[in-house]
Amino acid sequence: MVHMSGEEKSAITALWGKVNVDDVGGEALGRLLVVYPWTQRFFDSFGDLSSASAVMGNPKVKAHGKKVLMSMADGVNNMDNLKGTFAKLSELHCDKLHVDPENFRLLGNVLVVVLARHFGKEFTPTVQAAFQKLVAGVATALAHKYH
Ligand code: HNI
Repeated sequence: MVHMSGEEKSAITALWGKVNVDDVGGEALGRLLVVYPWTQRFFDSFGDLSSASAVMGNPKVKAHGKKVLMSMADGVNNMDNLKGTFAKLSELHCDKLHVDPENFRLLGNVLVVVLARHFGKEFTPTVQAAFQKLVAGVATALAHKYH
């Protein structure tokens, strides 16, 4: 399990307070679907995913990306209890959605790329290190109930 220091936690909460959930969530999910096209199979009810621009402009991708990012915010607010925070969602993704947990790691890394784009120089190596720990912890927590 990941352990976050006080410095890492404050780096995360400081940056997270400036995240635009409308933009960042949709962009992260959209990029996941473009960069790792096999992840599209979970979203066949989302309509046109036929090109990168179709994916990035798809309103269902945007809406679902926002939902995922709001859920990530629960992780930010509960960094000491990621497993408990994501227990129900882990069951859902395993039992109902059958999402391979490797995809949680891919999404976490794509989110880091998107944050780097949005925040530029402010996304220092130290801030990145803190976020990489967070997304790894969230991915582990989401995979925890798999059997
Ligand atoms: Ni995920 C639904 C959170 C990664 C595929 N997902 C959700 C919901 C939340 C959520 C919240 C809505 C649950 C509900 O309706 O009760 N998902 C998260 C989080 C991560 C994540 C926090 C990672 C950080 N999900 C992924 C990944 C995939 C994925 C990587 C597939 C590649 N999720 C789904 C699918 C649904 C879903 C599919 C159902 C979508 C729908 O509404 O039909």
